[in-house]
Amino acid sequence: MPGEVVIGDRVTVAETRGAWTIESVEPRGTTLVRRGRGGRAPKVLAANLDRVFVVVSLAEPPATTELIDRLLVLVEASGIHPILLTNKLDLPGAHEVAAELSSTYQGIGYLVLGASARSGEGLELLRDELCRGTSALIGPSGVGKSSLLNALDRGLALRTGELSVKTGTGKHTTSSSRLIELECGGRVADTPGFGDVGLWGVAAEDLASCFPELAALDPCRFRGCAHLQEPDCAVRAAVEAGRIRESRYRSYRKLHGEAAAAR
Ligand SMILES: Nc1nc2c(ncn2[C@@H]2O[C@H](COP(=O)(O)OP(=O)(O)O)[C@@H](O)[C@H]2O)c(=O)[nH]1
Ligand SMILES: [Mg+2]
Ligand SMILES: [Zn+2]
Repeated sequence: MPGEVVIGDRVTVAETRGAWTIESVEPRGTTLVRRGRGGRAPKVLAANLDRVFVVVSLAEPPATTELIDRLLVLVEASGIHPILLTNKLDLPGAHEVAAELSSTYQGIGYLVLGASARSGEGLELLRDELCRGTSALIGPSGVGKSSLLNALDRGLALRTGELSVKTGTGKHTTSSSRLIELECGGRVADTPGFGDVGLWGVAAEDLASCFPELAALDPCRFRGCAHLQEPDCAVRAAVEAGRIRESRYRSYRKLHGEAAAAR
């Protein structure tokens, strides 16, 4: 018998008198994994994803670079290079924030898309990425993930504007995963638990490999350098020389501190 089957798995099924059973699960390509904190086992959330979008809002309120870095790191920890999707371009000040974020994140190799589910701006570029293969959107609730999908595919009618409530008997509570089929041909993994990023632990020693511009300086002066206060650290030198953004290094230090404390 196969183990747990997750969204995106490719399986072989067999039918016996009208009942379908899963006989085997093909070896997985990519997996998006949420690591367990405090001794909990890691959990595979989805498999065989072609693209993962980190979705944040440009306004009301704009995403902090700390939140963005946290989300990017979680995806990088699964060995997937995410796309940064910034939404709500229609709101005042959003273009300025978008320009700033593009400069930071394109500079370190991320594709950065700006869009507005409301005005339709940027949706064509998003369509190019979402309408091929299987994608997942991760990000906090309220940034417009469902609205963006609705804007791309008028037939979907996903619910929007809902507060995420952990308990309660809300009739809309999504508890199971599914693949949303877009009319343009792409598939989007809709999996509860992509949003509550606080639960996704990454080990302190794996953290630098999840920051591409830090990983590029590896090995540092000596193996196992944590890039905190070690002498002659190439990462700290790059921060001082302005080749690594201070906001990124600040996020690294913060996440490193959390990871070390959670051990
Ligand atoms: N101004 C503006 N509001 C948006 C946009 N996209 C979504 N919203 C609003 O943001 C709220 C949350 O949207 P929703 O799609 O439910 O976010 P999700 O939780 O990430 O799926 C809703 O009130 C939407 O109407 C946008 O591009 N511009
Ligand atoms: Mg939603
Ligand atoms: Zn170092």
